[in-house]
Amino acid sequence: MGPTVAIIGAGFGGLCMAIQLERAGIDSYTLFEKGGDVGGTWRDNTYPGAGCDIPSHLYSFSFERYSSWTRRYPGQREILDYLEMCADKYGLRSHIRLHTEVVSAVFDETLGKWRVRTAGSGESGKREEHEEHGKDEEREELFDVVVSAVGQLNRPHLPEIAGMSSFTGPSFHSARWDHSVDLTGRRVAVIGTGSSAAQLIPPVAETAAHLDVFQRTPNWVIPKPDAVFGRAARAVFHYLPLSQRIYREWIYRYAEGALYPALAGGWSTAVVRKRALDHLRAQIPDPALRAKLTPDYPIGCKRIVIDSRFYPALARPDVDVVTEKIVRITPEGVETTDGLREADVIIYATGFQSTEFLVPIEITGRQGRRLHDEWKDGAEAYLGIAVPHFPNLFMLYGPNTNLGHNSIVFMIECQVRYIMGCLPYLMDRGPMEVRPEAMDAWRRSLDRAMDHMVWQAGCASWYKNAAGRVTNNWPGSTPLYRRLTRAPRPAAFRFAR
Ligand code: N01
Repeated sequence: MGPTVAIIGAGFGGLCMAIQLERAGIDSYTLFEKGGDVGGTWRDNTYPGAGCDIPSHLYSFSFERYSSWTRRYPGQREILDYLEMCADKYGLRSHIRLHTEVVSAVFDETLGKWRVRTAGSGESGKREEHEEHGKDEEREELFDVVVSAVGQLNRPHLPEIAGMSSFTGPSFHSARWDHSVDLTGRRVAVIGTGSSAAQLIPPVAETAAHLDVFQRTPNWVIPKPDAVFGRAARAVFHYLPLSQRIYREWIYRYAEGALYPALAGGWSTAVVRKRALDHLRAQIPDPALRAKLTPDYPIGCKRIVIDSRFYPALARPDVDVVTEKIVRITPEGVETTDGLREADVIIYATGFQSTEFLVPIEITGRQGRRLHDEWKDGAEAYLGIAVPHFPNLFMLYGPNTNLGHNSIVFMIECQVRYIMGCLPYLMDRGPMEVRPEAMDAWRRSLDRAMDHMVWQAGCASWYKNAAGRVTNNWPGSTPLYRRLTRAPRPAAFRFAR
């Protein structure tokens, strides 16, 4: 008999975990999903232009190659189709409970199990049962293992700007796009200029009568060399699977060999910086606008925007880049230090509450320790996966496992393999928790590696918490992370038996 496993979240991470459990013949797992379907961030972010700036053949599971990608950089719908296909193909849906939020998880020391409390309809993830909405109810169930797969960018961040609620027109966050609002012929304000804004601004500019883009800090932008995979290319990928492997490996090595050093103060920093400045010069002929869009901090400190349509949209005559500070939102629009800019619709492309890992789930480990208290100075976890005093709790895409240069799916696969490696130990020797000494050593090595990274330089970003600690990113290379997570080291853990 395998362990009972509660997986929280049915995005890339949760689905990967469930697939590997299935492949290992363990079907005693439940996947809790607060939304109405699988897909995580790719279900939530439906703004026009939403897509991935990591190539599709790398932004997918290594064990589930897909020859149907129609572009080099996939759109949101295509990624969602892929994830839905995975859920169907591996028979995960009967294990998924949709519209079901994990409210709390408390480790019961007597039983050596987690008491997982959920709220929601408990609706099955099977498509044919979607029509039937169950009643909202609270439940408590026991599990041997809890795997959190809630992601880092799942809770929208809305800024605190005076007067926001006074605005009389529609307003919404990029990750909660209101498709009932027609932007045709309207004056639109977009606040924020990160990756989400860069993707949604071009289609919005095409539809709206006028667009004001409120930029607080310019981003470094490099081109996105998108391409269509026609029938011939897809046939090659399909009939010659080796071609897909080679292509994927090539993208991976390029990201690792050329982009990673740019973030670590290595040889390619000047090359990537020049590429960004050339891109800016080529796409923005107006020197005044170019000056506004030129960052004054090192490249890579904030997430680099990878996009070829963003600058041309900003250069349109019906688009203004506003850099004056926003003072308040009024019923009519956005007021800056320069005056009022009227708007019919306001779009907040203002990012996510990225450093508040696992909020709002209440997790209580041994001796009544609350995870959010342990993390009051910033979230941290051994390998980004395990936390002392929280036996049999594992995290996917946890603290310090985000990347600025390569595919997160790679990191998730490393973490899932590691957790799968833990299962025989915890079945044999009882609940396992990482030793505080192992966590301390991990923290020290992380701090040392972080010293070389550009994220520490003088910029604010979603990688850092309010105290300026980088809680989100992995400072090493991805081959190093793969090596470190190859298999659990029993000496790093304390076992109940
Ligand atoms: O969010 P962000 P995002 N007043 O935090 C501004 C991933 N992603 O949703 O820089 C005015 O990057 C803020 O300004 P500043 C990707 O990893 C991936 O765009 O803080 N402005 C900034 O411009 C990405 O990095 C894809 O000064 C305010 C913006 O809002 C991550 O998601 C696609 C403000 C927020 O930018 C997040 O991107 C899209 C205020 N009070 C996203 N508060 C892929 O292709 C915030 N801002 C894989």
